[in-house]
Amino acid sequence: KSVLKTRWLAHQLVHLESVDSTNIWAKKHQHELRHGAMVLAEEQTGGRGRLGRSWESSKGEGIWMTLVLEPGLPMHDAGKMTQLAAAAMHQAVVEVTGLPVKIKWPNDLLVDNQKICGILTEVSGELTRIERLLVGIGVNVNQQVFSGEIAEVATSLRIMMEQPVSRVALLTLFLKIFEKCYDDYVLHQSYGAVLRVIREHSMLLNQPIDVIRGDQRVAARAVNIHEDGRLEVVYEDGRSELLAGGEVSVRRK
Ligand code: BT5
Repeated sequence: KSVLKTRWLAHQLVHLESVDSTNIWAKKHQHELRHGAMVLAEEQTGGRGRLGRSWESSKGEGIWMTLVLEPGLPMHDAGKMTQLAAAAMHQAVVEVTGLPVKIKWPNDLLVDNQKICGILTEVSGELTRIERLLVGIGVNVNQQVFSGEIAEVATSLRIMMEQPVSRVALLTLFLKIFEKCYDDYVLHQSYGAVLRVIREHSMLLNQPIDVIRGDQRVAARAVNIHEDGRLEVVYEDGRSELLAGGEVSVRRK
């Protein structure tokens, strides 16, 4: 705890050796966890991505964590919090490693087109109000090799840097930046810095992309990331749409 540079974030810290998923653990233990709590695991045996996908979380090599937040915000702000986490992690990774990190809306960080970080935000509450937000973040830090299905899509900071990277340095810096961005937004309605990072380092903006619907791909262009976290796309017939989530990919020419 003494290494933390935060005023309130992660002051309640649960550090687990092994767990199925930090998000699932946080749900099961919701009554013991306060606003600002962090659940951190050395290993996840059933780490989860979006839409029931799995997230590989090898022992001692990554940052596998869930932040518990009660922002008291309207439900439609949930997407903004994912963007906020992505922007904060982007800044932290760049500051620690100097790597050229791209943000792939809505929830991935990539280096050289390979994924180093994914975010899974889960919300509980009524229809209109966020009661609780679980922001699950996975960062590949010190893996030396990936095998199987994700070998093609994943990389780690260590692989890109060709040397080990300090998980503690990255995590403490991330928490400090996240707390600042969160307080700026929740207490002072100031979201401009997050938007700037998200837009400046976006992998999709002004690119030809495919919007994926089931097994269909629809050609489009990403033209803006809105204040509320939605991605504005324009299709070839000129129609435009604001996407709140889901799958898009950069079109290969
Ligand atoms: C995500 O889903 O990117 C969200 C990942 C969130 C993980 C954190 S870890 C702490 C917390 N507890 C959890 O159980 N989860 C959160 P999505 O966009 O659906 O991407 C999932 C896809 O990424 C998979 O289908 C694989 O193709 C790929 N993948 C799996 N493990 C990976 C890894 N370690 N690194 C890079 N890509 C991976």
